[in-house]
Amino acid sequence: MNGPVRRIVIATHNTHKTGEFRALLGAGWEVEDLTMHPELPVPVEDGATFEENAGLKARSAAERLGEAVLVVADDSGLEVDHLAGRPGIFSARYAGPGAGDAGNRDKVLQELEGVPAAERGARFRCVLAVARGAEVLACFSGAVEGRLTGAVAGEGGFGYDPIFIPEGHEATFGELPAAVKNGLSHRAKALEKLLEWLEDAELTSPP
Ligand code: ITT
Repeated sequence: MNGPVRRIVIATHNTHKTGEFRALLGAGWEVEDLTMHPELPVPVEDGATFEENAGLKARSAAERLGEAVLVVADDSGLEVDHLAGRPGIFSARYAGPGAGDAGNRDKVLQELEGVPAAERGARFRCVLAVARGAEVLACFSGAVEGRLTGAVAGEGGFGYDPIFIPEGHEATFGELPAAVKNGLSHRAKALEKLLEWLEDAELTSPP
């Protein structure tokens, strides 16, 4: 890509998310995350929605990084139809603190035990909040529909990827190549909207 490299800080400690943003944004962007800014406090995610949590994560980082830095926060999760939308905003810690991705997946699979394939619908949702200074400038969302398997399959991706089959495919995000996930994911869709908006707003920051 031509033109100057642009800098963006993803307000996340989840390096899997960072890796996906790097792949999605490509070589024209210098991507940092909060593991590279250990001096910043970790905000309490006490919002009631993905939007609120994305906004508070973005604001918390942006107000400390200053006006020159473009900050994007990602709040995302899995919504399971049979579970009335759970785990939703609680996806990262669904099986309790310290349970990790495997514990969270096992809990969802257990709750769906005996539920037929036709009733295993689910979606990943992602909300991105973009901020600069103390101000959240905009939010964008994306979702990918699919269904849950009966058992873990594949080792790619992170979180609930090995139990989620996206619509139009017969394999999980854990089995499919990363490029396939990045071509249709909730995160990719939200980011595409954000980038369109940025282009209009001309809000990119220098490296
Ligand atoms: P940060 O708050 O530091 O960004 P986090 O992982 O705690 O990291 P969230 O609160 O947004 O972030 O929780 C997102 C959880 O939702 C994540 O830990 C996974 O369990 C799940 N999730 C989100 N996107 C996913 C994806 O693309 N594939 C698999 N699971 C995903």
